[in-house]
Amino acid sequence: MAKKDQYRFCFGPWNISEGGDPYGPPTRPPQNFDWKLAQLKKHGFHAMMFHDDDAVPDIDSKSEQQIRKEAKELKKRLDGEGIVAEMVAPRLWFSPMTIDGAYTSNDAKCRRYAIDRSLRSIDIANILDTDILVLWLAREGTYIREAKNARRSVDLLVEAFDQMLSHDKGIRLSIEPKPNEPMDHAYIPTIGHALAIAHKTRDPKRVGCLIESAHAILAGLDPADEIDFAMSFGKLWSLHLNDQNGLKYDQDRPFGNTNLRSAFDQVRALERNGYGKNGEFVCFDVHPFRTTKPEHFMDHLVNSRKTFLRLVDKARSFDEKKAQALIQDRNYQALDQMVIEHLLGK
Ligand code: GLO
Ligand code: MG
Repeated sequence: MAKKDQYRFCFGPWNISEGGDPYGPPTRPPQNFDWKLAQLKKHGFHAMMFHDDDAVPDIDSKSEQQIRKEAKELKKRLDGEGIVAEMVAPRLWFSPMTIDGAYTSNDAKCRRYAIDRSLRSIDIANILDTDILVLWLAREGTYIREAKNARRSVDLLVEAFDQMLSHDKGIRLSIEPKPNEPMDHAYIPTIGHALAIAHKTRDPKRVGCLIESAHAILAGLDPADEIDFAMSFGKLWSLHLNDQNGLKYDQDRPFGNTNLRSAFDQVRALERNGYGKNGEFVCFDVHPFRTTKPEHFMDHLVNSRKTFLRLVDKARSFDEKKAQALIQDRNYQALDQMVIEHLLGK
């Protein structure tokens, strides 16, 4: 079991967000990368997650050589601050080339763009010294089902993953499933889908997953069960803890904010599987509420970590012997109340 103080924490620059939504403008001033990095350090986080264009802004307008040069400069800065890069993720959902999807676009030129950009992301990952490429397959799906051939889309995804795996012998692909948003239906909605498609690639052992609590909830699944499932395959290489209030837009609420019991179960699952033992980080993919004032810009991240650590204590002080006796007696009513009272505390 990972020791409590062995958990290492992480977030991405996009998690210090300005509060804009489809119905209104930002509510907080944008902060530059330097400020975000300084906050990450000041608040004792260990690593940062990077989209490719967080690492190299305006990446599409830059040559391969320029991309490498800027990635090297970033690496130097991170080293100087004692911060590591947890992962790199190609941001394949902003460009006009990905309007109709990236790897599964119906346009061959757009598919080529998506793969090339992913290969550049792998180069950046190498320079930043992380072997994890996160693939949130944002636009791989449809708004209307007849627009794409789902069987062909599976083949196209495998083809794209294979090119990434051949580009670099050390890179590991960590697929972040999400069932919907922005798409009506996504092609890789759950961890089961991610691990199944891994087996169609040229090197299944280098294709694993990332679980985001909110995405599992949106798929109608229990995030703790998703964690146990992925970890039984040794495939949980990254984690986006957060919370979600039912089947709505993706909310990215602070961890434990909506369903404390589910958060407790997620922490128990991480503990029993030894998450972190192989260097994995606990990342929070959370956003400030729109109403948050600039002076409280970091609270959603700091609070998520605080809740996580409190729940580690709760998981470790849970009376397993007593719980087992109740399980033997099939007294789940008492077990249920035991969990509630444990969470409520004295
Ligand atoms: C959105 C995703 C997104 C990804 C990030 C890394 O729903 O959770 O935040 O995690 O872009 O690829
Ligand atoms: Mg995420």
